[in-house]
Amino acid sequence: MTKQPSAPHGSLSRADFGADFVWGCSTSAFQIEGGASADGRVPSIWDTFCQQRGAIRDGSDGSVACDHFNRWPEDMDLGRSLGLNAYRFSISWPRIFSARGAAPNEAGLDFYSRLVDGMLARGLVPWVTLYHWDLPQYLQDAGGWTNRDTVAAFVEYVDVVTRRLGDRVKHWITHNEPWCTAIHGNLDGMHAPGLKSLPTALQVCHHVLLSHGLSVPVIRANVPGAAVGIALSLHPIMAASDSAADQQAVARHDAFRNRWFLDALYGRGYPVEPLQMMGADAPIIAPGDLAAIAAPTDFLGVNYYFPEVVKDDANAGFLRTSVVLPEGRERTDFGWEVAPEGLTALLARIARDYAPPDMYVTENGSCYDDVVGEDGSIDDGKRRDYLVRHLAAVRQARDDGVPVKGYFAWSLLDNFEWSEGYLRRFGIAYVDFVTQKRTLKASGQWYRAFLGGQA
Ligand code: IFM
Repeated sequence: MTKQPSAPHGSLSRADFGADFVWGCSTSAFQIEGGASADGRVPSIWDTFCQQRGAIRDGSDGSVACDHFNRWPEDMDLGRSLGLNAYRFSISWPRIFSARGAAPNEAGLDFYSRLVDGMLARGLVPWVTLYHWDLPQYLQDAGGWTNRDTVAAFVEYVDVVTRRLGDRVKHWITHNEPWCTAIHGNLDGMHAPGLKSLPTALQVCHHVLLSHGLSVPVIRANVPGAAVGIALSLHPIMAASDSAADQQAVARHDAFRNRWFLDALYGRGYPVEPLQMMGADAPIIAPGDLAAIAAPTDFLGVNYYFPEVVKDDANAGFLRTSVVLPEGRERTDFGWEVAPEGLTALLARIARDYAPPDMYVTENGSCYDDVVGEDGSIDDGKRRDYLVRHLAAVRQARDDGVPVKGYFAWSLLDNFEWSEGYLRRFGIAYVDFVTQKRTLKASGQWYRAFLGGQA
């Protein structure tokens, strides 16, 4: 018999969010699929990066991950049993095109077609992310996102995928967290391809946004009734002190962390101050690029984890700001500050400054070091509380009139957490990476009870 969740729902109920609210979980291809060379999939930059000594903290890779490639029916059953009405996942580009100019890989497309059918059969509305960081390695070999041809390759890939799945998939997210693609991948080297070059990172950032903008009309043309958006990692930015220097640091940091993306996507071009501070490292922007990036979208995906506290730092990067970790703040086991009120404030700020038609929290979740009890249960009370408090924060935003229409928990399953390998767990279901057994944690049991799912 399943143990009942110990936390009450408090004053929170599913009905508070309205009947049309989208309730989901998010995942991404490389983090869960495995099946690294199944059905003609070719290596991505992450397969290559995982081979570099020291790149992944536990020396692991994504070749098996959660074996979702084979176990997806079980995972979709789990989604249905939770009472979700949506599921967000990403498509692995290296499953769809094995080389530049090659014909699309039918076996790769078939996999996602079956997956989508499996979702629909279980009452889960598919939300597809087209790029969640797994660039085909052959494109990286030709310069990756610094090469403008990668933008063209992305648009062709989007065209093929949306033609194939667009009869059943109506919700499309072009990119997940372009800031991470650009900065972790190309400036701090924490992510694939592991480069450390400011001009490279900034050119990547621009081309990723351009590929978003150029894909929007393609998706609309191929998918009648499509809802198209992008998922950004956004953060409230606070000052480390009351000093004027730190207050100005907040403005500079915000101008790249948040406004660089939002201003461009909502038709204002790139903010002037960071562009000036980039100097000769600024990206090459061709005529028409900014207009393309500003293609109107239907929704904004907000990935929220934590606020950032910054100080003025003359020696730190082109922005001259550095992130500090003040003492005494509640943090997850990953060190990320727990600040649900930051989510309410962030959603309100975006609505006020950019007025997207709809917003969805496309990722939100927490990383704690789970302990498996003697009876096999995982009593992750802190993750459950994180979830409850962040849902209350979303409800508050809705009560304040912010058009937030859905929430996707990160993540359905423990998975490959990038450079941390399998050391960091974000799932509401525990994955034993030896047996591949999935066990719903207390947080997942709470979500299921809250949503009215069936054990
Ligand atoms: O696991 C990642 C995900 O791929 C992108 N957003 C943040 C998550 C937690 O780090």
